[in-house]
Amino acid sequence: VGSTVLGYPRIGPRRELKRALEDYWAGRTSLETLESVAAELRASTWAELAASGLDSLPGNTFSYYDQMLDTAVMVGAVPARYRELGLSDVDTYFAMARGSDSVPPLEMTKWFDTNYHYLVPELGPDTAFSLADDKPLREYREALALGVTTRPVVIGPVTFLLLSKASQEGFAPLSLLDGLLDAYERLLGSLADAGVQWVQLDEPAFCADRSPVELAALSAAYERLGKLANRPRVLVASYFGTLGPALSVLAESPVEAISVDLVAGGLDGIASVTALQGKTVVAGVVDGRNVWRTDLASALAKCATLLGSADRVEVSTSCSLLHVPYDVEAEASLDPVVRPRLAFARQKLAEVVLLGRALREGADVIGEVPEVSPRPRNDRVWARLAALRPEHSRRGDYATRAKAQQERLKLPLLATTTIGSFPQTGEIRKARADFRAGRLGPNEYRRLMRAEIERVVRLQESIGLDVLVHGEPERNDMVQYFAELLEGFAATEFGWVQSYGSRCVRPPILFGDVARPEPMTVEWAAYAQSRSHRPVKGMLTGPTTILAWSFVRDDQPLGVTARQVALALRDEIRDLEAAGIGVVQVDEPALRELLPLRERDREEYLAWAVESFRLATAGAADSTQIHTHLCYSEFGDVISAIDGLDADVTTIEAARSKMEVLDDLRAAGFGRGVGPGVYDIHSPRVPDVDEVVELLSAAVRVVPAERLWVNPDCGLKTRGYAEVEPALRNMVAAAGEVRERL
Ligand code: THG
Ligand code: ZN
Repeated sequence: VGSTVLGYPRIGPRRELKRALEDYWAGRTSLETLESVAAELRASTWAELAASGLDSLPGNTFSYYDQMLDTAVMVGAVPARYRELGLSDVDTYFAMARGSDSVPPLEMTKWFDTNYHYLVPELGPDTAFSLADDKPLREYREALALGVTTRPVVIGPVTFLLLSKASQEGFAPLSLLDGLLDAYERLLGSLADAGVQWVQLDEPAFCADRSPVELAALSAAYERLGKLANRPRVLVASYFGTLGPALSVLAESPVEAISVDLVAGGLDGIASVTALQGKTVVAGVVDGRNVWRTDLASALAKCATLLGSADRVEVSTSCSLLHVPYDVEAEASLDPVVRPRLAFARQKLAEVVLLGRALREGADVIGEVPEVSPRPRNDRVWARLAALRPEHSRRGDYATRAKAQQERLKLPLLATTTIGSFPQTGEIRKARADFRAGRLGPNEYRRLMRAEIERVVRLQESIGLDVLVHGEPERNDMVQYFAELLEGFAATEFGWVQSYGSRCVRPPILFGDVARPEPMTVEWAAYAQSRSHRPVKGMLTGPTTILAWSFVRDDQPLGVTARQVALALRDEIRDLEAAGIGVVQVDEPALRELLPLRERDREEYLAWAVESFRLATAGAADSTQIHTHLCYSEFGDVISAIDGLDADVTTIEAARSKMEVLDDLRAAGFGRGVGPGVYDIHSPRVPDVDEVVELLSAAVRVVPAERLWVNPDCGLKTRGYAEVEPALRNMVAAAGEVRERL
């Protein structure tokens, strides 16, 4: 019996790494400064892990940007366009992560169903793997020199290939397995030579559905690595779900240990895998993805059950702690109802250690669990939920709505709009910060925000956009903003979680019944509408996205929580309508993100995700046009759910995929308004008129012009006006040209 965790946050308790990286990138500091901040962070992480009392500590959990990128560099998978820049190793690495003046970065995508994003390695027939970098070994030695023995954590070879993309069509990255295993063989040999006892190879890809060919690759990989004479003992880590058939594959391989996620998955089937008898099972019973204190008795019971099935049980987290903040103790002003329920990374270390002791010495060591006061209950919310009927989630038929909306809005063919946010200038951020800190009074704050809204409205009119937005200067983040105004959420001060590279989010904590004490967006939208005769779109974030980007209560099904959020949004839409707003956008960019990894769980998820959106929007009048916006994803898997949202207009990321999404939508029978993004806002490049004309000309062949909208790919808040203004002018000019020709 022992205790460990699968990984640890690395951005720093005060986001020290973020600052150091951004200073280095901006040329404000030297590489030496960045390296010394990084070394200090690693040292303090090791010291903290060692002091916690864990029996086995993860190593190589640090990264300058991303663990997939580290692995790509380690095995020499650096595409020629980055090598040819002639930069130093570290700057080549950052060029892959962030691009350079002449080359775009690697593609970035979601890490399974989390809000973390990894860089997607590009592999092709000419990829030649080698052991090009020894980061896992370097960090092992660095820790050892500080007196700390670690278990290097590396992405497993099969997951690495499955998450990579082919650099040319028709190529299968999995065909590179043999060459990749040569590199892993050398890695394991060099670790063994340095005295490393254990290595952790992460294979989370096997918590999703996998084909027989992929399972065979897993088997081949661990047969081969397992049989090496010169290697550390191997822990294959799985997380974010159950291993399913991959569990037997691993159990029958020569690896010494397997980790199972007992938070996302259950114990089902584990006992029947007799081949586990000779192995260590690392029991992920402490939730690595959420912030609640562990129910120690039930976690202990799971570990005890496993004792019968395995040679040895090690208590652990369900996944790396990368996905939770550092320390509850850092929070000075947390809601006292919430605080005693919380465990962040540091508190989870203590839970794992305590469970390890309890498993060895008996449940008594757990002692008295402090009482927590019951969650406050909002009876009004429950009464409303109980009174819901199917008709609350159904609008009238689309043809009738479309007619009523056209009579009201009188929009041209190929109507133009934006997704919602406009650039967040330094002055806007400063005004928000000053208001929060009390340096700016409410009246002065309102005056500054109104001035900004007025400016953005004037700009949009001068550009000639058809449906305007207020620009969202008052919002920090599209989820945090609403969480701060809704009952049932708590906010943290330092609860940052890495989203990608140096960028973090601070997810709100949804702990209680959700209710809306007062309107959240009406004042700003109504002010914008008062400044223009063109329609202004109200902007809301949908229930699924609010859940996906928060830490959510785990005492009731997500679908129930989603319905509570939906009711609050429904009331907001009613108030927007009453204030004269005729177009309301309810964003669901995270619809795809929460899609379960296993097919068998998807239907249930999509049912509540779609239902909660409809509950939020179906109170709207026929003449109110409901928009939604989706981004960050491949939509193939959720196309019919997008149709099910029943939005009048769906704006969707499409520029990077050259509008392929339109074919998918047509194939799914999608028959309402659609606005495929006509340019990529993630790059500073300004599209010229001709390229937008070309995209639109292709689009009108698939979507009738009355239903086709013209808009950028996503919100504009991360861009500057220097790009936004010419880009939107070109977009509007292109729409005009294509409209003329119709
Ligand atoms: N909000 C939330 N989650 C998200 C996004 C979001 N997940 C997916 C996607 N968008 C991730 N993208 C980003 C983009 C930028 C930043 C974070 C995630 C970012 N963060 C600031 C930083 O790290 O400096 C901090 C922001 C702040 O001060 O509040 O720039 O839009 N929830
Ligand atoms: Zn978007």
